Amino acid sequence: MKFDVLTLFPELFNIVMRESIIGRAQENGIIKVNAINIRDYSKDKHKKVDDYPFGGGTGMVMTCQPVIDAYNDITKDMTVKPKVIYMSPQGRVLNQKIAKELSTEEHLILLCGHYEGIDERIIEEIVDEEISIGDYVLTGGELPAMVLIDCVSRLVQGVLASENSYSEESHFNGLLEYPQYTRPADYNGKKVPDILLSGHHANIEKWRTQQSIERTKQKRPDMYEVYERTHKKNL
Ligand code: 4GX
Repeated sequence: MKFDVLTLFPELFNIVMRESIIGRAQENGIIKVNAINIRDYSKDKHKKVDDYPFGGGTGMVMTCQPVIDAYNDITKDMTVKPKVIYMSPQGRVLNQKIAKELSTEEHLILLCGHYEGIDERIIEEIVDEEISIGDYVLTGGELPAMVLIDCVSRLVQGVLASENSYSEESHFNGLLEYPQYTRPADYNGKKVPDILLSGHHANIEKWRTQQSIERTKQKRPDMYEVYERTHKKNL
């Protein structure tokens, strides 16, 4: 899966997306994150990419020319145009279901805005969908784009070590994850629950499910309510 990112700060992506699991997925050729500097496409003699808002007001607005030229350049030889997502607090709020939907795309273009936003005509011309990563305001769309790339990429076949890595976890079945422990079995007198040392796999499974349900009820009553509603039907 390929992500083309239109941004004023391409170096952020080159640093962050080289590390860890996404870094390895890029080395293996499963994921490609290509950060494109919008400024490289500015036809202004000072490489300007923003201007004052018509009608007045504070801040600057990203101009049409460099963004749309960058988009036209990266899609010029494509018969099917990839979906373009603008990272914005005005979009659908990202969740695991949306991430799963997006992970079926072969190619996405992510547009990162700065300043007070982008000229509305860019959205009309090239943007297919706006996505938000949550109801708070950031200084730019770069962190949201990285969040989206991270959570979508890990759903792509081959990025995680095994199928189980994500099928059992939080938000997949609508429950939070059970607690995890590793060695030592006794850390300064704090012991790992006996059941996990018992070797009885069926009982361990049962205990973990109980823990997941109990934690969801305590920590995320909103998620628990949905879980209860969808599972009571099956009783
Ligand atoms: N989830 N931001 C976009 C520029 C902007 C300003 C005004 C539209 C209107 C964000 C978020 C987010 C900060 C990215 C402002 N765009 N993006 N940027 N929350 O806060 O995605």
